[in-house]
Amino acid sequence: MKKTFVAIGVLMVVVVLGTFLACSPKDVDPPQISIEIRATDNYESSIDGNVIQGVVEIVATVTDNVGVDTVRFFIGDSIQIGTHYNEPNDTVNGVYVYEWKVFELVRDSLDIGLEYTISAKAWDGAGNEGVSESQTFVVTIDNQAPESPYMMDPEDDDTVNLVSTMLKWQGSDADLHPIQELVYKVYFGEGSAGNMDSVYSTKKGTVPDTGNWATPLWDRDITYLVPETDYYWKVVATDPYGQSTESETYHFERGANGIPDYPRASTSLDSFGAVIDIPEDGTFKLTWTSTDPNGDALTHRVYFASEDEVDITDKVFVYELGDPINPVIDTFGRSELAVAEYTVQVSPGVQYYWRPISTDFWGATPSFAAPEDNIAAWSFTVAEED
Ligand SMILES: [Ca+2]
Ligand SMILES: [Ca+2]
Ligand SMILES: [Ca+2]
Repeated sequence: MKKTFVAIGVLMVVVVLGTFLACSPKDVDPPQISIEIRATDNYESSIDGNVIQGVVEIVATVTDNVGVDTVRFFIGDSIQIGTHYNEPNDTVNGVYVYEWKVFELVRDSLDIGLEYTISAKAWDGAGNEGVSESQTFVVTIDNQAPESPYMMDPEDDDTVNLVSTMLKWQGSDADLHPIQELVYKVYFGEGSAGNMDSVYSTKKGTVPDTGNWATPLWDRDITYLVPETDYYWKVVATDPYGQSTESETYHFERGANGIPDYPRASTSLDSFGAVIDIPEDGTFKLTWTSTDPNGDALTHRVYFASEDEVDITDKVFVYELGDPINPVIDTFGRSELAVAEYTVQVSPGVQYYWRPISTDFWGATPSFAAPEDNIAAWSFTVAEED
């Protein structure tokens, strides 16, 4: 009897174990996963057949005989997009959703019309992998041409009284998702609107954004604005998709040339009677400041004479002091000083008369031919020797 009980006991253990194993077979069934794409209410989201733009959603529906552990989304064969999911993030519908910002794929014109193949994969707790069918989409964008550049400065038909000016404009583009870089091309010329050349090109990464170009950057021999001359300019804005919009053509004129101001001595030597100490080396540097209302480049003549060389009556006028001495040849080929200083020889106890005269790039100089415009010379005296 004992043996019989042992045999039955062993049998029962085998049956129970076998039943247990039969009720818990290893999970070998992968999750079933399918994807679809749907539009959102985000900016410019649209789906037209397989052509998509803006922000769309990839929706994965997943089932498994035991339970879903992980879901991931992919572009191409292996590039994972977004995070992984352990639970449906659309709890209402029990599905997994990846928000796909396809506009971020469309960064420049080369990206328009590119195809992207997407898929999703799901794993169950036993590591079985389910793969969805792939779907291929063409990413596009609704592109609008840039706005006509807003011309800021100088205003149309303005008169510019300076040797140079800065052209300023502002460009913008209605497409902001993503923000598009604009290329500005500046056209500039003198005389007539038909005489404009492309003088500058720049790329701006943010819009709206201002651009500028300074006329001294003009690539030609004389970059100065010429008095009483008309100038024309316009700006063409081009977005990354090659769509361009031109500004209006603006005009400005450089006004009549203004003559340089009368120079001022840098010391008190622009009055009569100043007395200076005897210089050790017998020389004295005359310095003066000079300005032009238009900012034109200036050259200078300096007139200088000792008391023995001039006929002093009531006043001494520069035109009586003779030609400039020791002229230098300036960069424009004129025999005038390019710097506002000049060194002279002086002797103790002697009074000297001097006066600088400045001339602008266009030859304008303060008049001293007419008596009412005469400029009194300045004077200084070197101290007597002890
Ligand atoms: Ca399974
Ligand atoms: Ca655009
Ligand atoms: Ca001037």
